[in-house]
Amino acid sequence: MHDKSLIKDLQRKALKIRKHVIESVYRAGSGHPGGSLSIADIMACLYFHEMRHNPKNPQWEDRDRLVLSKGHACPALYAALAMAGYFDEEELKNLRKTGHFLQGHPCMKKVPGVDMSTGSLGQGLSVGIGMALAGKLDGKDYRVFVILGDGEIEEGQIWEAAASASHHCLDNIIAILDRNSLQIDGPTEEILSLEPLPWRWRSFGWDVIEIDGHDMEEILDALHEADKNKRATLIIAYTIKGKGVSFMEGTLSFHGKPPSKEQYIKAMSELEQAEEELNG
Ligand SMILES: Cc1ncc(C[n+]2csc(CCOP(=O)(O)OP(=O)(O)O)c2C)c(N)n1
Repeated sequence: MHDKSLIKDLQRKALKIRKHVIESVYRAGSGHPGGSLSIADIMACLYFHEMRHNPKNPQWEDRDRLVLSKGHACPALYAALAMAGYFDEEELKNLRKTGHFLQGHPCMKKVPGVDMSTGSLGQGLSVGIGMALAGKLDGKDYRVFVILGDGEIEEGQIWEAAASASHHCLDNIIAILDRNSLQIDGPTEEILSLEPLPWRWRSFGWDVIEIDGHDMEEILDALHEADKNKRATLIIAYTIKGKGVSFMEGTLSFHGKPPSKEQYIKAMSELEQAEEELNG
């Protein structure tokens, strides 16, 4: 059991991330709300509790690293980074705008706090493994978190990376799979089935933890357990694409489409209502 005030605080942070996602994608007129909303709770737990990082020193050598391998979900990453203090929250309003640094996929050279440029799916786990291996070679105790999409892991490179993590005995890498069961073209199980997922990853030498990816207690417990594991860990977080906005939940249409003005107003009022309920 975790402290109730911590859980509430993280839930508030996740709601704020969701509001920023809707606001920034709406203002941009493009972007990926569905897969950003599904990772909001995970992002809140990572940036506001679990990760060792310092917004005043984004390049701190001993920081935990985060690779958002499903880079299209960067509106959630940008929101978390801004809220943590890496840059001004006002900048979120300039998502995807020419002349500004928050582009449609994250760039490590432009955005403070972004550890890896991503967007071309399938590559982030390999990069994360490189970082984890480098940490071992350098005698560092930082951890590497990699957030994967379930459509993304239909790509072959992911499985080569999975094999190399166990080959190199990397206990400092924690991958989190956003198992929202939808990719861009439809349900993952119809496009290229992934199940039985836990079994597949275990057979590659990983420890696997399965959780509800919207339950703060479960996310925190899983991260804690993963930290203690002596092998690479995959947390399969069962989530809902579009979580938190009724008409986006579980739908394909908001994978890569902004809300209309009416939809934006409805989405924001739903999230504000959820905030009021949380604050009692
Ligand atoms: C190599 C590559 N191929 C195709 C795309 C286009 N693309 C963007 S998002 C996406 C679907 C990803 O599905 P999933 O990983 O399940 O993401 P989520 O549903 O969580 O948003 C695709 C195919 C891409 N970004 N990179």
